[in-house]
Amino acid sequence: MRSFLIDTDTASDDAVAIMMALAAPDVWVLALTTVAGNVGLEQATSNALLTAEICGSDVPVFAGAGRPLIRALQDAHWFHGYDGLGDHGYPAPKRRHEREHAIDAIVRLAHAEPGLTLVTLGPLTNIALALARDPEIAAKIGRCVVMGGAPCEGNVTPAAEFNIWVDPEAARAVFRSRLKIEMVGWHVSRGASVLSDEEIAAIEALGTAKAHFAIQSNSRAREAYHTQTGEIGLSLADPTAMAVALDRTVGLSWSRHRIAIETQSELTRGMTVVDRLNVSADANNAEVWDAAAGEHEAAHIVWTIDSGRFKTMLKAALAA
Ligand SMILES: [Ca+2]
Repeated sequence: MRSFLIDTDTASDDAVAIMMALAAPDVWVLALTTVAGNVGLEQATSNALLTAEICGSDVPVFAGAGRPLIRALQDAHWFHGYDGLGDHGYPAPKRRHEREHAIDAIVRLAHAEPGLTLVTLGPLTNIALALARDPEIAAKIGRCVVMGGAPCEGNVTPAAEFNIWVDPEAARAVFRSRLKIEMVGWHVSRGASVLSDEEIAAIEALGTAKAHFAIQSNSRAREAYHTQTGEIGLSLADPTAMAVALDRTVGLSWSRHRIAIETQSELTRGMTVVDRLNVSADANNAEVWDAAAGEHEAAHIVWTIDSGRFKTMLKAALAA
């Protein structure tokens, strides 16, 4: 069994990603750790617990950071609804979150389960704080699959994707760490990865509680995505990252580059500046880059995914 730790600002697409992980037969989800992002921390934690409940899972849920490192939280209720789940009046979860803080849980589990896969579906605040608490965990974690970034175009500003934009200082700390990062940007959840109206109807026709919840809770996101991009259908960013975490071969084209996170400019705040031509390796540029970006490891970036396989995995997870 592979061990997963999922860090999430649980809104509607996080919920679907969590359902995929909990349904994977070869994956043991050690914990869900929550962070403020799409919604506030309390709501994210409640949504994580409710999602686990719908899956019949008693995975422990740990609450983490209630705001970005140095900025005020700007949530995404305009995209996911005020409750993050499309405002359908879902009941409160029956279970409560654990007493232990998410930061403590991340550090503890990284040591207890060396080689674990960390999947981040929200702002990187908890991960930055855990790395600050104990930098050794970077070497203990086998993979860190990050849903975040926009090497092409962003969804908050033209330069930036939400998870990175909300807490760019945390993202910078994480991308400068020795974590073995695999970045799944927002772009792979677009285009062919968008569920068409027919595909959405086919999922609803599965008739399971999970399928119903997955589609209904994303109703607001479906509308907002259309407003934002003109594309019709349901774009599920976090589930695409989860599909890559569950099966790396879902990512079709990968390359490895240094990535710097912009924190100073308001125009390009949270931009994932990808050294796609590896110009920083050139001695002429190294000094300039290092001064601006800091010395750090390269990350793996997935540029395209197998959208058909992603949808097959999604449907299988919601069918049971
Ligand atoms: Ca998320």
